[in-house]
Amino acid sequence: MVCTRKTKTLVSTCVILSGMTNIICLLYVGWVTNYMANVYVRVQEPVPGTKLEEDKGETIRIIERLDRLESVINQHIQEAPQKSEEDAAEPFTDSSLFAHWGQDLSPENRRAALKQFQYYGYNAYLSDRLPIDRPLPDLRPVGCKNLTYPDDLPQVSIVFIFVNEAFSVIQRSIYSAINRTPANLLKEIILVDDNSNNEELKEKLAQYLDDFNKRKPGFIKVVRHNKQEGLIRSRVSGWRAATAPIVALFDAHIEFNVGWAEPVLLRIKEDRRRIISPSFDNIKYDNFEIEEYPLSAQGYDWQLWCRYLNPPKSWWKLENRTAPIRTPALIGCFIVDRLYFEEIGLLDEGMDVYGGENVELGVRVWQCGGSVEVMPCSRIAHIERAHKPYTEDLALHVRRNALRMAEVWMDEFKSHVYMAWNIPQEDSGIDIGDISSRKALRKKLQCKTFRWYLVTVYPEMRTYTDIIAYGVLQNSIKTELCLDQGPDTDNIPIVYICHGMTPQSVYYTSNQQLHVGNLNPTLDDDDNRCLVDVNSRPRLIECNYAKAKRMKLYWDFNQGGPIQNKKSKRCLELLENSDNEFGYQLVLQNCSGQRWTVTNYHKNVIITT
Ligand SMILES: *[C@@H]1O[C@H](CO)[C@@H](O)[C@H](O)[C@H]1NC(C)=O
Ligand SMILES: *[C@@H]1O[C@H](CO)[C@@H](O)[C@H](O)[C@H]1NC(C)=O
Ligand SMILES: *[C@@H]1O[C@H](CO)[C@@H](O)[C@H](O)[C@H]1NC(C)=O
Ligand SMILES: [Mn+2]
Repeated sequence: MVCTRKTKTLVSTCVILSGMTNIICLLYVGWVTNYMANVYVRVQEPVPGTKLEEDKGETIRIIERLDRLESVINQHIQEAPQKSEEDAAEPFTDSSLFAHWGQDLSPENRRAALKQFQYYGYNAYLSDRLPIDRPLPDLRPVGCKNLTYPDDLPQVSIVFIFVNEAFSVIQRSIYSAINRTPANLLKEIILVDDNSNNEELKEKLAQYLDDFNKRKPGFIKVVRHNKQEGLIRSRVSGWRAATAPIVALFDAHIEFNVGWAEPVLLRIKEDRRRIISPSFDNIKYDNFEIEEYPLSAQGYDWQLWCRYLNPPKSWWKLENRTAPIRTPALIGCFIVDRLYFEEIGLLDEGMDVYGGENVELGVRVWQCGGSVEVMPCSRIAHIERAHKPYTEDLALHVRRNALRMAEVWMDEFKSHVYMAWNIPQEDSGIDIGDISSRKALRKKLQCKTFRWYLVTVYPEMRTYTDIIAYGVLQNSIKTELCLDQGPDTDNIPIVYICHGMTPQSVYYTSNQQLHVGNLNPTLDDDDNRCLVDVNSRPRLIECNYAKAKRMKLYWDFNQGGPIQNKKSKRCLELLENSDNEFGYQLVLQNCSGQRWTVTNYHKNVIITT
């Protein structure tokens, strides 16, 4: 689970980067660094007119976002290219593991720690040396301690899924579950091993369970997959083995905080159609310190990557930090009534490996009569790994899963998912598998429309109903170059080798604006940037600002034709310039007949609202 707050550009870029060549990764390092500098400067300016509480939350949020960006960057840019383990001759490399930890280790120990880090994606070397039952700071908001709960709460089965997890990390998850869940409420623990291949886990875990179950027979159960099924089907396997009325589905690299269970169990007892997520804090992957995260709802962008959201206004108005937070979707760990989960259709087991299932579940529950909430008084700390154990190209799975979700649940809004992934809406060439049973499920449950869901549950989501073309823009005189937003530190678009990642995404609207870069998914985000003719130079300016200032932001463009400003009549063209990296400069000049091609062009407006 890697979730972003507000700014998505970087993260989705980085995620996709993991599947790209190192060269492009490295080219982006500078941009990424600049980007962060840029964001940081903006943080300094107070935002007038927002309430104090929200303001404070926002500041924490942004600072935290910077931290998170940092770890994401480390993840994809530093770690991924450094795959060769024989690099271990050089244990003092700039691995992010040693940025805040381990300076005083001996070279041998560094080498050992680095090796484990590369395998697990977190500091397993340190984990092995920390107490299994360490205390956690109580990060619950004020008021949680004063709440009281009835004695007859339902019991819960806790499911931990894992693949190639460090044994000490699993142990700590188990101990925190046992120590911080009232004994009468915890029926059992179920471990789902998604075909791990680390030997340590096999023997040690078996021995450990033997010992444990001698004292408490059947309390810890194990489900082993004999081939890797991925996170989605692992959760369902765990659910199948569970017997308590409530099931909690978690990763095996978490630590429960005190009092996590009662608020959740009460909410579900009151209404079994509620699916609940705890609030997340971070366990830093390098030094295992707990980092407090602000209270958030859990949303997603149009590619269906998860992202944290500011809680809705209605929640702030309550001025009750312990009240449940309405959330459009889930990050991935959740607690659910066992039988309701089945009635509502479990998870989409036709999805592969990772990603999108959490969004699908959230949307499905809402559309089909249930609700989804984050409980502020229920907190868990979760290790955000520096890299994931599923080593294949995650983005491909997420994309496929997102399309399944879009086709079943999103009605006319599914176009947004295709646009966000920059794939054609007809004949995409992507095999999403059979979705007939999911469609039948939707029919059977008589679920509401996605439009209802957007209006009622996810009003923060921006919709784009007027986009007639999207993809990358290539120029006829040099087709390997694409229009690109350029460094985030300025507003000067450039041409760059085509790589198709978000900085090269363009969206041309029916009212003739040309958006460049990430299409911002929620209203919390900054505005999109539009191509504008500023004194005969191409610039990227926030669209609403440019419109308000009556700048030259409208362009004539048809597939395979020139891009010509409606007011200045100048054309967006390439000019040979040997000083430039790729031999060309992006200019506005008298139209010379250069032609542009965008990946996907629809004559008709996609949908209308
Ligand atoms: C919580 O309980 C304590 C002790 O009973 C009391 O002093 C405090 O005012 C209560 N706080 C709230 C927010 O109700
Ligand atoms: C705050 O929310 C909690 C949890 O829903 C509820 O039990 C409590 O009564 C609320 N407090 C106030 C003052 O409304
Ligand atoms: C561009 O076109 C305008 C109007 O046709 C003309 O006056 C001007 O000289 C041209 N500029 C260049 C640099 O060719
Ligand atoms: Mn996780």
